[in-house]
Amino acid sequence: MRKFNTIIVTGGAGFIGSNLIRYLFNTARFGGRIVNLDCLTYAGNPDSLSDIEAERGGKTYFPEKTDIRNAEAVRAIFAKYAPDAVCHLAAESHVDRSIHGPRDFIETNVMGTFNLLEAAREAWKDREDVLFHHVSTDEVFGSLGDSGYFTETTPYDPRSPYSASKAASDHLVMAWHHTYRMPVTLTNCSNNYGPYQFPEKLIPLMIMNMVEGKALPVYGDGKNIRDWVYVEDHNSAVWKVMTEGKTGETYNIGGENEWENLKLLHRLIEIVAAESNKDPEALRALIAYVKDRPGHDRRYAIDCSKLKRELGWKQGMSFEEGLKATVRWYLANPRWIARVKSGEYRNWVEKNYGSRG
Ligand code: NAD
Ligand code: TDX
Repeated sequence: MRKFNTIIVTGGAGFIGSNLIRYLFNTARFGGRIVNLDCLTYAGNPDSLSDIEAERGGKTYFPEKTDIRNAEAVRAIFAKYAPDAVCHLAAESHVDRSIHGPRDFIETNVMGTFNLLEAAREAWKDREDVLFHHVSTDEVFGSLGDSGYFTETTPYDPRSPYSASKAASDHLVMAWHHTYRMPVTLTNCSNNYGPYQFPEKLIPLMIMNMVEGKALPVYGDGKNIRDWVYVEDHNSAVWKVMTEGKTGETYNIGGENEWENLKLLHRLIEIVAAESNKDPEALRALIAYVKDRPGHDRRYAIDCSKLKRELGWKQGMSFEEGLKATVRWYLANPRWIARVKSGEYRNWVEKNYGSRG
């Protein structure tokens, strides 16, 4: 079992990253230091970690407002903290945004990953007691028809600017392992859901639109299929791979939980109606079929048997309970949502992080 003293988590102010940092400290009982390297784009919200900041800020938790596109700044963080692990999540993550503006995706996801790898290579030299873990997506494998699953040996076939940029970053990470012998691990995960997800992604967007009585936009015929995994299950898998996975290997992570978008939306409507005393018929009337996403991948489905078999990981959350917990969290946290949407948290960022990075 690998042990670390100081982990740089990139993108730790985002959805998965903030849940990961909370998971590492509170559930995995990680006793070392975590540096949260994040430049706080629209998707980065330090408010998501205010509990951790209050309890551990400056002691075992160190937020650093730093842009991975800036090679010098990244090197300075390595020099300052001498990490023995990186868990790399920082990325532009929304497919629709990548269609409208692909440049940021190439600069952050490809060049940013390159900058991190180079900073790690320079700092670590030939050390074997270190690890660069890359958090990636099942979207690198392309789109499935009615049958079949993505395995670790499925050929890469990315189709959106987002997935192409993630595929490129995966290849860079594996190349640094093969060429420079850097100890790396890599995970490809399916769609995450849970608390603190920016309300541009399907599940939080639909919950928020129901709360606000806005249209529920279904792309195309609504029959695209996604595999959904609870964010804490993703993070327990990432930690398992970081501590017990074989270096140079990739592992698929999934929920084994495929849903057509429209069916998922109907289930979500029932839960929101029950949890907030709304009329489900009135919510169903909000469904609006809109123009399809260009190049919309039809189906994602993950075979995660390698992770289960080799490392003994399993999902802990049923979809029913996970969806309920997620709906309850969004209903109970209007302040977080209002700040994310109004941009008020930006002022907080300036006030609290202005002098850093
Ligand atoms: P997110 O958009 O919620 O968060 C991304 C974070 O990265 C933000 O805090 C943002 O400020 C930060 N960031 C962006 N550009 C940066 C830059 N140039 N420098 C420093 N920080 C920067 O994303 P998420 O949903 O939490 O996804 C995290 C990672 O997991 C991504 O790499 C994504 O590709 C991967 N992933 C996501 C899912 C999913 O369903 N959300 C599934 C599989 C893999
Ligand atoms: O308004 C919407 N209406 C709609 O029908 C939105 C936002 C989405 N959709 C559909 C498109 C997809 O088929 O719902 C499905 C899920 O969409 P997203 O939440 O945008 O996720 P997806 O495109 O599947 O990508 C996600 O999973 C893999 C994450 O955003 C990625 O970061 C991750 O790598």
